[in-house]
Amino acid sequence: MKTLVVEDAKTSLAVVCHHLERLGNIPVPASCGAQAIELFQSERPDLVLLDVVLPDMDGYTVARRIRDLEKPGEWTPIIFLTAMSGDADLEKGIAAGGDDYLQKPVSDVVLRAKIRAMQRIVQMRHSLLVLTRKLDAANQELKRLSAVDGLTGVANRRMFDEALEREWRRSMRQGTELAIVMCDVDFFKKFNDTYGHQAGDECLKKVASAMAKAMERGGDLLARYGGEEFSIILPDTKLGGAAFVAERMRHSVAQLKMPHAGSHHGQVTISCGVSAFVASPETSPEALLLAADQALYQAKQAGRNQVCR
Ligand code: GH3
Ligand code: MG
Ligand code: MG
Ligand code: MG
Ligand code: MG
Repeated sequence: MKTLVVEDAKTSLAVVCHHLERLGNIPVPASCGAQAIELFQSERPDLVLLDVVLPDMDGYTVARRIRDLEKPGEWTPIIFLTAMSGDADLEKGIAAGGDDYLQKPVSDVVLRAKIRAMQRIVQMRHSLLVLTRKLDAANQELKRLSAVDGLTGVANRRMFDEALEREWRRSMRQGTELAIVMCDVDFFKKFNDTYGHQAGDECLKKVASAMAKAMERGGDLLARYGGEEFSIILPDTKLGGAAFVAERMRHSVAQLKMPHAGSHHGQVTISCGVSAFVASPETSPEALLLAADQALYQAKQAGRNQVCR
């Protein structure tokens, strides 16, 4: 523990420093306010013992400067050591940011006890900070988990719904087109029936990552819409552009060449439906989704493994 000792009387300074050394402390002596503030910044002590009457400024001013220098969340205990014993002096010291107020001459027994008390508070503060940091991390993880699909790692339905509302409002404000792609794995029930549910899960993971790879714009959002359905939100994108992205995704999944005996394509494929609207009060995000869904139905009817708009 490093202790900054601020005292202009040479003998007092030497005595307190000697006490501290005997207590296993490292004293950092200062004989005026300016030096104290300088040493506080360069030495970053764990504790400050502060005289009130100093040649250049009073100890209250030094305490206030120290509190100003501390970053948010930092706290260094300050104990005033002074001959000024009135209640008003004590009150002033605490108001200036001091934590305790001891009268000189101070015995090494009292000094030891007071230092121990401050150390205890420092420890508690430290534990609290560690706990707060852990809580923050846990909160962030919770937030992440509430937005991500557990199986595939892409956004979940909840995040999709939020993003769609947000992008709908943006499209309304800016008059730009908002596009949606709805994708559905072809004959997936048969895939599960043939290879088992676990293989089905693995298949969904690979399909999701193949789709994610086919995305280029940072603003686009891929989500698991449900079961074996995925949806993509493409802000500021026209129908043709969205169909182009969908085609790249379809191709990317087909390129996996995952065997699927139950499909007439012989491998895992997806079908996609695309829609794009400029948001307006006459229509709705639900209508945009419905249009993509209808296009997806067409893609299924037309033989699957294709994109319809
Ligand atoms: P279509 O080509 O018309 O889309 O046929 P399909 O068999 O894919 O369509 P259907 O909607 O009848 O079946 C979807 C299947 O997807 C049924 C369901 O068991 C399966 N499924 C949904 N979610 C999961 C999942 O998380 N894991 C696995 N393994 N299967 C899932
Ligand atoms: Mg003095
Ligand atoms: Mg389906
Ligand atoms: Mg279906
Ligand atoms: Mg399907």
